[in-house]
Amino acid sequence: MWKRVFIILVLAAAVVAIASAQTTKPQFEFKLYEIHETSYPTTQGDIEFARLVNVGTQGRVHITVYDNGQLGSDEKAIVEQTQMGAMDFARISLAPLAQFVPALNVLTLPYIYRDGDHMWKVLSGPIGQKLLASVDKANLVGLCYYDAGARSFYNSKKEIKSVADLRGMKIRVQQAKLPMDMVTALGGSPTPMATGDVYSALQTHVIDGAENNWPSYISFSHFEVAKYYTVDGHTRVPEVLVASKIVLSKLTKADQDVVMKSATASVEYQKALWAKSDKDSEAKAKAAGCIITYLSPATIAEFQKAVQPMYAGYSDFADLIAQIQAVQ
Ligand code: BDP
Repeated sequence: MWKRVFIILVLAAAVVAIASAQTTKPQFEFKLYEIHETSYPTTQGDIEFARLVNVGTQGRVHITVYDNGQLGSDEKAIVEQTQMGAMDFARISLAPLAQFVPALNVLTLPYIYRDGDHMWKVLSGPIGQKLLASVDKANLVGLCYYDAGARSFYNSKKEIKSVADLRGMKIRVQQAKLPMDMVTALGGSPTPMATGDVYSALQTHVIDGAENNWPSYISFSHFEVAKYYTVDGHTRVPEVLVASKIVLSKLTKADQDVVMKSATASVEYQKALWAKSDKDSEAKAKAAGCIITYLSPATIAEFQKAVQPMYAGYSDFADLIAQIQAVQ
């Protein structure tokens, strides 16, 4: 009798062990694209997102973050791969993404936000969330926004102290129409280029300058080959975490919810890391001997005036622009 009970107990334990092994072995192994190196705030946000998904799905979904542009350095091509389901998840800049969903462009108009707080009120409020959901039209699922601060111009030639100083300068921009129009409006000559090609283009003087936030200026080492940085803060281009719709639809509804919630839960974490990296990177640029030009409010107003005519090109979205500007 006791022998039989013992055998039953052993069998029951074995069944439990097999069942729990099944829940820890992932049913899905996914790839997440990221251009930045491991310590960069967006990469850390991706890693936190992947961890939360793994915990929330009890190990059913495992996401590996491929950072440092290991899977390519052209974000526009990555968006296309994600649309087709060849890439599972991607953290990309909103500028290349807006090429596929035009309304998103308004979020990247120069000087549309009063400051970073204004931008976050828009992004986390109904306007931002509706626009994020609208990437569905491009066969993607918008998961969340991450912070990318403000972008400013830098170059290898001279200090830019006014709009006039930009005249004729060859400036690399992201592969999107809006930043090209912006550089043209400021009198420069825009050169769209994939991120991975910018360092050598600066070094070989194929371009005179580029534009980006402090952390990218430092982490892509552009400060080594373009030492003049002007803090004009012309755009705030948020980062976006997207999933392939084809890929995400393979998960149960409950696991899809975990993915959405994990993305939202990783945002505050990324934002805190961003704030620190923004300050630290500015300090690093100073310590490296970069020539940093801070502009007076009157000069910033000149920049704002010069880009104002661009808004007319987005008249289809005039209501949306007015709503964004009205957010307090
Ligand atoms: C950085 C973004 C990155 C873009 C890059 C660019 O984080 O996703 O690839 O700008 O300018 O700020 O291409």
